[in-house]
Amino acid sequence: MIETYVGIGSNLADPLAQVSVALQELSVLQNTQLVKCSSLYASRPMGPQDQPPYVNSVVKLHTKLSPLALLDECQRIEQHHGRLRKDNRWGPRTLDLDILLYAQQTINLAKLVVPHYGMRQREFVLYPLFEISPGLVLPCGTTLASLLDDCPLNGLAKIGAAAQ
Ligand code: ROI
Repeated sequence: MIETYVGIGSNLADPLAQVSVALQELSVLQNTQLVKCSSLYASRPMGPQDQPPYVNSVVKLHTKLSPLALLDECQRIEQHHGRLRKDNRWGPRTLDLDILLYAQQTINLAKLVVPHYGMRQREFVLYPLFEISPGLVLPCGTTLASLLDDCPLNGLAKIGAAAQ
């Protein structure tokens, strides 16, 4: 089994419900176990500010799926939530599932870059990740703890535990 982390975000159509349903869907993925789930967090939008606040969470999975098979499953779940791929890049979204880390692999494909390109600066990724895996080290050797030292909370707030 491979250890992998997926970030979850939503700011449209009842974000709390979107994230809760996505957690449920991730927990029943084939050849995969949901090992840990962070609290749910409210975060300020990164990108244009004229969009609603986000709900974010991070999960740890154990999986036998390849990175691209896991990506397919994540995109299938996103589409199921009405995600339109033509959404503008920094605009609001019903559901975003990002593969953050996949074991200690570095992946540079046109459709998948791991570690996720933005995770080093994003408080709504780093703090939930730290909550579930404080000892994490990125493939480049950088510790998660050192990334947090340079990452202000920017209003990030826990809004509750994920439903089990
Ligand atoms: N901002 C926040 N706070 N949370 C997200 O999940 C998120 N996702 C995005 C962009 C548009 C970058 N902003 C975000 O894709």
